[in-house]
Amino acid sequence: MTVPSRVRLTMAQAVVRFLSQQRTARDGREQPLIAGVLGIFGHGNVAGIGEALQASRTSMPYYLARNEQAMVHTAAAFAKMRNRLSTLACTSSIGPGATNMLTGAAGATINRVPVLLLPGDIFAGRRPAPVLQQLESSQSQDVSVNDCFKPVSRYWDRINRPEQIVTALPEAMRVLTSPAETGTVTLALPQDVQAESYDYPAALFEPRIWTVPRARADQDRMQEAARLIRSSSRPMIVAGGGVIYSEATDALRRFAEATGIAVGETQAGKGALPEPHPLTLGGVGATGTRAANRLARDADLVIVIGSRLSDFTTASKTAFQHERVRFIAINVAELDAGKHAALPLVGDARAVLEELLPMLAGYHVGGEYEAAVKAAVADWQAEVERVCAAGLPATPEGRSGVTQAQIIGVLQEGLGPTDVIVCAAGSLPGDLHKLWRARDPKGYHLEYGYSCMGYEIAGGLGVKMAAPERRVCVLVGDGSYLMMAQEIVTAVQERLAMTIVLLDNCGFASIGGLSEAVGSGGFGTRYRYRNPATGDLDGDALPVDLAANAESLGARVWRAATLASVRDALAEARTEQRPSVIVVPVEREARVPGYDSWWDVPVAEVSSRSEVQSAREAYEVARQRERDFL
Ligand SMILES: Cc1ncc(C[n+]2csc(CCOP(=O)(O)OP(=O)(O)O)c2C)c(N)n1
Ligand SMILES: [Mg+2]
Repeated sequence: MTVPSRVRLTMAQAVVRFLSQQRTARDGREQPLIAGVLGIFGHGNVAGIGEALQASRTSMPYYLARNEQAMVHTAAAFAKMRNRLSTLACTSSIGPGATNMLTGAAGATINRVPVLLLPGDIFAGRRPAPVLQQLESSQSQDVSVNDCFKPVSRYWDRINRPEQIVTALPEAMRVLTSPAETGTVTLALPQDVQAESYDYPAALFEPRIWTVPRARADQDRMQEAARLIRSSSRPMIVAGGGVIYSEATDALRRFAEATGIAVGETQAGKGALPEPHPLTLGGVGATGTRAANRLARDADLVIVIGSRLSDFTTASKTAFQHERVRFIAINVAELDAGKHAALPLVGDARAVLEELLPMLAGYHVGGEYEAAVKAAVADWQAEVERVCAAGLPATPEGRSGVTQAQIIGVLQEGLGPTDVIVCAAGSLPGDLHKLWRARDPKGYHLEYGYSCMGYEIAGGLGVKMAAPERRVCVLVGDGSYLMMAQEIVTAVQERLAMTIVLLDNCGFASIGGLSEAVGSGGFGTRYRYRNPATGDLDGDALPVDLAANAESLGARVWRAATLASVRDALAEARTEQRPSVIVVPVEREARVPGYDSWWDVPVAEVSSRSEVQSAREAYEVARQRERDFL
């Protein structure tokens, strides 16, 4: 009997060495599963993972981030840009460094993108307990702040003995590379165990390729789907992020062209059928286009591909009003495939579309439907042009007159088809979902599962790291910028260029507008001095200089108050080798309208304010359109 060879390493060294050997493969194309490690060191990881990363820095690059939450956003954006086939790991210290990652962890899991988190943890040996930053529990010593990661992780483990990684690491990789299960994977690494050595089996460090499968759906269900499509008269496709992750965009185009079925897109799915295309209806749902929302309203069959069907996509279950509407859902995850009582086609978007199309030979939508789609698309194009052209008159009190929609129009002209726009929270995502024409499947990067303020710049960094050949343009509101701008410094450090367009409307246009809609008049959403006369935040503008702030972080900065100066800055920023920030004051109240849609935000049932009372009345009427799909 031969004795398997062993290698003596610390647990941390073994983790890093193992990660450097993992690759993914799909359609015969390979890439590293873990392309690098982002981190911030503290006493909980500097001697373990820190030492291991230093030793392995040629095989596993290390990037120093500025905030742990941000580094998880960076990793998630990287993974999203790489269609979930490659990601970055994140190492943190124990305590606050670890819990700072919670928000990013939730975001990645909700968006179904893989990230690997390696928070340090308190001593497994417990001898010096309680250590600095330790959460103590009177019930159990088997609890640390890292237990908070359990609900937001798809796989969670704590490595209390060095040999546990021999089974934990392969399981972690399985989840990261599973199209149905992927999300945040957390391996909590106690500080003492990281530094402990063990004779690991050498086989653990052999190169491994994780094949990402293209699962095929059940044949009986496929037949049933073909029957449903053939008997529909007003079908519609809702394309989600799964279409893009599966690289099914060509298959979708062939499917749509052969059948004549028009395509609405979710936030994650925008670009699934790149524009211009006569069957692209644009965004669907609460922030959808008039074209998509009218088609959705009357659809008798909705073919959902790779979507979670969130309330934004379904307009809180009011988007589909046909009395007998049915759903077919193509999805790798059973959870999603079964939503809305859909006929579930559990499988990979591309594989299923390719198999379904021949089963529909000879089928095509009718002439009336075609004419309706054509008219809706033309009507919508005209509306986009109208909205993007409409400015407001500038006033002597310093109003810029520039609207957010105009800036979107300028960016649409100024950016190339394969440039990537990145956004996450505020009023921009909705406006972009309506107005942006995505000309490339990877050109529209919206984090709208968690819509996390602060994702934008950190995410832009991840996109740039994943696709250095592309120009990255981050769109960010002043609120989001103030929450998390510090990764500009990381971009400076790594000499990564990106153009950040910062739209300053002195607070929250989005939630301010929502507050107006629920009868609260924008209460508490303005970045203005507290006014002694009213006691509210409706005093003078604050003396905050966001441009100076960005400049101080090392970015090249333009203050652009007119459309012409935004155009010029955009052109100049194209050749910059470092992060660029174009600060544009925009009108808070110049909002892009909603188009035949709604979002369920419950209004106070009792209130002394008459505005709230009437908003409640309108809410109760609107809610009646909400449907159960059983
Ligand atoms: C981390 C986080 N906190 C709070 C929210 C709720 N929220 C959504 S949009 C928004 C305001 C965003 O302000 P800004 O970035 O200036 O964009 P604007 O609304 O002005 O377009 C808030 C507070 C959120 N999405 N994320
Ligand atoms: Mg704002």
